[in-house]
Amino acid sequence: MTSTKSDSSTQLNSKFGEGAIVAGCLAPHPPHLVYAENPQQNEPKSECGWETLRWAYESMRESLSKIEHDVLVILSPHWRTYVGTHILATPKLKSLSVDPIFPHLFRYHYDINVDVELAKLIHESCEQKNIPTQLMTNPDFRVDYGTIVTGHMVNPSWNKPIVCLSTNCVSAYYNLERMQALMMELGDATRDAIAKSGKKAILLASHSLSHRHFTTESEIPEDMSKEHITNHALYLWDMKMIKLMKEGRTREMVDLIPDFTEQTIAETDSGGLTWMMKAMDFPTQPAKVHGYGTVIGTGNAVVHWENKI
Ligand code: 2X7
Ligand code: FE2
Repeated sequence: MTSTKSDSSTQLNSKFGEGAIVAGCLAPHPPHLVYAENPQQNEPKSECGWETLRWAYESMRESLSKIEHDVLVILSPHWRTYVGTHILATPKLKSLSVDPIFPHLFRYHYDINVDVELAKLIHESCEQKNIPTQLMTNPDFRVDYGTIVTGHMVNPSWNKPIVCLSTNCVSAYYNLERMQALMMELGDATRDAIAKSGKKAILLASHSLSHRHFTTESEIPEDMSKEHITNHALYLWDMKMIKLMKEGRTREMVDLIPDFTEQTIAETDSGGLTWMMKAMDFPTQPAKVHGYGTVIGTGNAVVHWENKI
């Protein structure tokens, strides 16, 4: 697939002192990471575990703390909608999130502030581009664990509002190429809305890389002697993608996403990485890769691209 550069009216850095995307992160959401951190919000308690990834998040938080920003915009593969992209637009959300597969690891009490103003601007921008979209205004809506794990690992104090975008299941209904095309449009719509908002935003693509996981769990979930990639072919794919990130070859990386996703059943089928790279107009500077590690066999990288304004 050939990717197109956005026109000058929608360039990433507005010349008019408007809002901007100041950074983008690949920020995976295995609930194991929150479990291993032992925050007071999470009921289950651990001894330790998945340190390489948790330290990678520590390092990324340190980098992001030096970048002035107002809001975090998250696209999660675990909020799956079947007609278009939904956008959370209720100012406060407070409840208990339980991971359906790992309820023994993740029962998290969340209390989240949403930037409804920006959510509405993204919605408007999508409508202008004829992207199917809807605002989610149910105050009792249960936020998915992907959003919460990524939100917690990037900003455990939750002192910034978030905007959450759903995964529209276009790759399942059509194919990965159609997903790529739609997520490029959503990337443009997100960038335009952020420029209009006057805010500085960090985008978070919440997903793992290769995603073949073990089907059984060790007796002690945090027993790291049992943790490794499921197979070498998946590892090679993950390294190929990370190499392209480190070399600033993000266009090539995005063009590879359909193949990569098919071969590794990656969560990139959600379109998060495609969306973020297009919104950032395909950064060419080397990404900062804070770390790579596996969780129950899946490959996960913690990565950020800074956009110096
Ligand atoms: O959702 C996930 C994931 N993406 C990766 C690993 C383990 C559990 O949940
Ligand atoms: Fe996931």
